[in-house]
Amino acid sequence: MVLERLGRSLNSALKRLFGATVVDEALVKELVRDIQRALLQADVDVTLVMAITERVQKQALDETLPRGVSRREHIVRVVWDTLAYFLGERPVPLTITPGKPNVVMLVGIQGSGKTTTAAKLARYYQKRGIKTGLICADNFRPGAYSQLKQLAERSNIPFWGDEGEKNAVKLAKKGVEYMKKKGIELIVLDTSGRHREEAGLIKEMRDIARAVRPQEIVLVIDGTLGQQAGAQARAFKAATDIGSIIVTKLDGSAKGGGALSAVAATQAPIKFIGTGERMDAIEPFNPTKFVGRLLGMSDIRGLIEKVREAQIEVDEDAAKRFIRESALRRRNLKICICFSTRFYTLSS
Ligand SMILES: Nc1nc2c(ncn2[C@@H]2O[C@H](COP(=O)(O)OP(=O)(O)O)[C@@H](O)[C@H]2O)c(=O)[nH]1
Ligand SMILES: [Mg+2]
Repeated sequence: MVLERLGRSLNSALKRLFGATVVDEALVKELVRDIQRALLQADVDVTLVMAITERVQKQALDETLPRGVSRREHIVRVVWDTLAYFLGERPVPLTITPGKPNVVMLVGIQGSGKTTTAAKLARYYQKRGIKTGLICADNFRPGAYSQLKQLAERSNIPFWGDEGEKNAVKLAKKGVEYMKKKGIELIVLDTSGRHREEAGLIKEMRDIARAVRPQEIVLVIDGTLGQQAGAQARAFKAATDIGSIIVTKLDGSAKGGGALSAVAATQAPIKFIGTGERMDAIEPFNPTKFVGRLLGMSDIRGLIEKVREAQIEVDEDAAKRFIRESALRRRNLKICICFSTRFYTLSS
């Protein structure tokens, strides 16, 4: 599971809130400290951590409670909303118009997981009934052609590549032509690795984009980079028209929290995350669901129910009512006994 450790620490921070007898300012401050610690351990940028915890603290303590909502429930909701807010709030799907050729071009530095992700994406949509195809436009890295070809063949996905072609732009163009003729609806174009300093490769990326006019350019970023992923996302965004981002290698990386939050801060939507080397280790990124998983519940309603179950605070009014009613019951019982004794005396 992605970011298990962060999830475990956030979950135990909330559990402490569930179990506490009194919810006061000291408890909220303690919760905020726990959240800070958990986020920092997951490599989330310090300023972002401060912004997140400030928002939680302020809203948890200051906001007037909506009717019928306890302070405890309110705090859980605030934590949930804040994390979702910083991760992008709404899921953004890849826009694919069925029946038409949709070109999705993957870019990113070498080793970020482009080729693997290209195959995963094609497989993901193939399983959902879309005709997909894979193009290798990487004539830079030796072995790139056979790597993608093998992945494509394993999943019966149409593939196009040409080891003899030295011009990446021509390669991409020919590939797209081939896929269009075959009626492919989602054409995934894998490109060669780029480094943000390599001006030549950046130019090539722009030239390919100009030649094939992709519906979307997707930046693939290595999640193990942690916070550094943010700088990379910004550099690519400045160089070309990045529509969305896929963060890979979130399995087993302690820095995943840093990567996700830093990338989300660049305002480019994260559409998928990569969670392993296998072909099916890809999932659409839904910030709210993701937060739910981190907090240990798939939706906010489930979590609120958990809070209600754990509620051990005694409502003062209810307690007073209970005492009053028991006193009343005791008095009525006495009168009753009294009456029955008199009745007995009279009748005998
Ligand atoms: N654990 C893990 N490894 C991944 C993931 N995505 C890619 N990889 C691995 O990262 C390495 C580089 O991937 P590759 O697709 O060749 O990167 P490219 O140079 O950008 O095309 C390979 O060993 C992949 O198996 C992922 O989500 N999780
Ligand atoms: Mg590659």
